[in-house]
Amino acid sequence: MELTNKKVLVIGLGKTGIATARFAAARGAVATVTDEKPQTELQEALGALAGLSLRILTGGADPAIVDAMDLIVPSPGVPPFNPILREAEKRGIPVVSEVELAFRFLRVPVIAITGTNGKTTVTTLIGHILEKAGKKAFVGGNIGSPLIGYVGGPQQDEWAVVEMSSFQLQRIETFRAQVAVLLNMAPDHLDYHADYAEYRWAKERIFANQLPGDLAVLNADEAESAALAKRLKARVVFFSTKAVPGEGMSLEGDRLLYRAGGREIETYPRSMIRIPGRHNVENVMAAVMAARYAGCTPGAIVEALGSFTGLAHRIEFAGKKGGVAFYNDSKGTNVSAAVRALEAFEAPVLLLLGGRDKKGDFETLEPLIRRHVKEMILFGEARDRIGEKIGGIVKTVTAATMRDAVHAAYDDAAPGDVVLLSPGCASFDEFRSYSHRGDVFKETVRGLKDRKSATQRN
Ligand code: UMA
Repeated sequence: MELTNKKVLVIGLGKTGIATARFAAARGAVATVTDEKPQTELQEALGALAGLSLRILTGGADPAIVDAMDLIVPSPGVPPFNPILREAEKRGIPVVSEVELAFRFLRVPVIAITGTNGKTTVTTLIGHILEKAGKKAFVGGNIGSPLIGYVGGPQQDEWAVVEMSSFQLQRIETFRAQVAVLLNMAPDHLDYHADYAEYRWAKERIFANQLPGDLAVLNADEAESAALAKRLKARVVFFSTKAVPGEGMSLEGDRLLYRAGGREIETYPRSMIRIPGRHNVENVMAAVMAARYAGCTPGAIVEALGSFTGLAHRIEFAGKKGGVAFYNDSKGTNVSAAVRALEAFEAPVLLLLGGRDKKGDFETLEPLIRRHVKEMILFGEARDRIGEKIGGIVKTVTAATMRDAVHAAYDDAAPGDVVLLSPGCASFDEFRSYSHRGDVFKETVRGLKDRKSATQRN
């Protein structure tokens, strides 16, 4: 695609818009960028674009501006009902997503990952396996580094591992992934998509331009994905924790088996997985199949999995002391995140809940607490309210600070137990942010003696 002297309108001045505007300007386009926010709220973006030959329209733009444009590139967060986009569609002005524009300039093959949950974990994990296998890879997309920023550079990698959102996928045209992964589907982003069908349609676009030699990775445990397989051009492999797919990976006891052409090809030990929960077994199986396709050996894959402890602050393994495993889910700042975190464990859990109260509905935790939790340690500002709601359904103690809560949990934990910080609350009563809280949690765990400590309880 030639951008020189093309009149390009970029909508949105977040990460994507800034990278797209820079790219368009570098390629000689006559670029305009617009954002609905006023200038006062866009200081960072304006700083990032300073000195470039661009027209910048803050506080929005008249939709009629599209008349003067050859191409419109909306940021992913710009909804389809945005008036500028509506006008462009009415007048037949081409609109492409940033990933589509980037793809036109991309020279390395793509592993693309989408799904409702787990896509950041799988994207990161694939990047980690490739790196451990000695393969250079760019890791980006919805995870935080726009693909357009990458194609402006030297592109010296063997693979581009790209997390894709439905927002990005719905406006692709030629974007092709040699490996495309659809992890799972559940209703989401219904404030943006017209309905679930449209959201699903956008996600399935990830397979749209695949060719017969490409790989499509699907979840065999979701009926809609199994039905989708019949319509795809690429070779389909499935993952399942419940059944044994003819082609793909399954969980059988403590082994992950990879089958192709009706034969068992490879076996991986489940124990190589350091990230907890059945959902993470699915994530790992999808990542392993993508990595195999990219030429990683089973040995390299097993080794890489052994050093993958997940993303920081998301059910992150924080160490083992005296046979007790500690997990940091400081990102779990609401009750539904605490539900997901608890669901990830089978072992008895000592659960750290608390922080700044967001008035979460802690009662929804009750069934899981009864099933999984040996003890609750309530801390911080919210400890009394949480105690009023669910205190006493299992052994409950309180602590003034999160550090005290860690010590209290360790005092009562037995070998084989899990101590989980999934606080269901904001961190600001004690910390600057959830990541600060998570870092202090990890530091406290590191400081625990291998014997039981005798910290005073509150
Ligand atoms: N804006 C307008 N007009 C509109 C809507 C927005 O001008 O009608 C402006 C806003 O004022 C703002 C800018 O657009 O200044 C923001 O654009 P954006 O929301 O697309 O944000 P970016 O910073 O470009 O980040 C986007 C992704 N955000 C969304 O999809 C909402 C980031 O994913 C992604 O990391 C980044 O591109 C790089 O690819 C975030 C996300 O929440 C993490 N994604 C969703 C998810 O994972 O569930 C899809």
